[in-house]
Amino acid sequence: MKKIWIILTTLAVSFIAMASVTTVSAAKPNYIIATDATYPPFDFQDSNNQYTGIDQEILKTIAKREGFTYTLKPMSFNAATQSVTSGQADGIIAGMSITDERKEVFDFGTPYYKSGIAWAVKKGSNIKSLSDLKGKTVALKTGTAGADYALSIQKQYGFKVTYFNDSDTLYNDVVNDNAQATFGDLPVLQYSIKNGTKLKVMNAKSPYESGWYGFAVKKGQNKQLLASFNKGYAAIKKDGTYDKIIKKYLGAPASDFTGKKSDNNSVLGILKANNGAFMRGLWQTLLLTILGIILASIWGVILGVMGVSQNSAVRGLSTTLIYIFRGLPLMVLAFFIYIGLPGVIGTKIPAFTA
Ligand code: ASN
Repeated sequence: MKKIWIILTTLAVSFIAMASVTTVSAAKPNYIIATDATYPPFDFQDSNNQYTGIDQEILKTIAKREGFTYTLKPMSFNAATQSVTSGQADGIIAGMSITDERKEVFDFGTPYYKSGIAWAVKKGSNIKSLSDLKGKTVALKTGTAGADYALSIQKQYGFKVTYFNDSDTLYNDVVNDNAQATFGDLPVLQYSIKNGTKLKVMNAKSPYESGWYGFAVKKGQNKQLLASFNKGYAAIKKDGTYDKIIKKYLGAPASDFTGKKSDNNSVLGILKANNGAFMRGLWQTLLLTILGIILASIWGVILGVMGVSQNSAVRGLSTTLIYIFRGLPLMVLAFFIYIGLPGVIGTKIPAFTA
């Protein structure tokens, strides 16, 4: 019995040590900023796999001026907003429209770019008006203002909807005739069309719900970050840096900024283009596996020893624990720890620890 307690205490102490290491690193003045992985000209990877675009240059310039650092987390727009609301990320810059609904959950910085919602069809399509969408399929991007707008008129025009997480796949779905139209942000659609996507915007002169993009943090939190963003933004607006950034992306010949070349879609090409992320993922998986095997062995031995104990309470505890973990889908548990728990305890839990 004594030995079991020693092992249990050692285990508990090492977990606490691990947790405190995590807390210390989370307390560094380095913000985690979520962004949309593919949203040119605002957020996208250049040919060197570096994140670039209007949002990224604004953020980088402001961070330098205001003296903060950040770790960028590119993901789908929907995941990006969720990572901010769950406290996993501190802020989001992702061509994100400021809407009344979002203001309930986010605090927005100074609006930085005027946008609006447009609808588009495949070039040469015989769809001429919204009424022609009856019975047709409209491709939407999950969690976006464009999707919300389309849903608000769906009944009136009688179309079906299908969802995607990223803009590229979504546009391709329309180009490939799987869907007949899409609703999204006008500047993003126009940029994509300028770069060769075979779509046609139907209401370029009169976009719906026109409004502004804003940098956002979770409501009531990261006030310092928001204040720094606003201060830096005012400065780059004043000294002309902002105008330069906009001109660089929207005034330059389109072919200069097509982002990653999409002509290499082979498995090998995709692996090569994402080499860094792939190797990092592989390494993390390997580490997790080894650590998992070690910790699981220790834990298993403890439960096993407890299971043959003379004491029926200890035996019962072992059986109960085994049943609980056997019945729990571990992926759900990991998501719960990573996404759900930070909201309850108020501290970020890094993916690795989760
Ligand atoms: N413009 C979209 C929205 O505000 C965001 C995005 O797709 N990156 O909902």
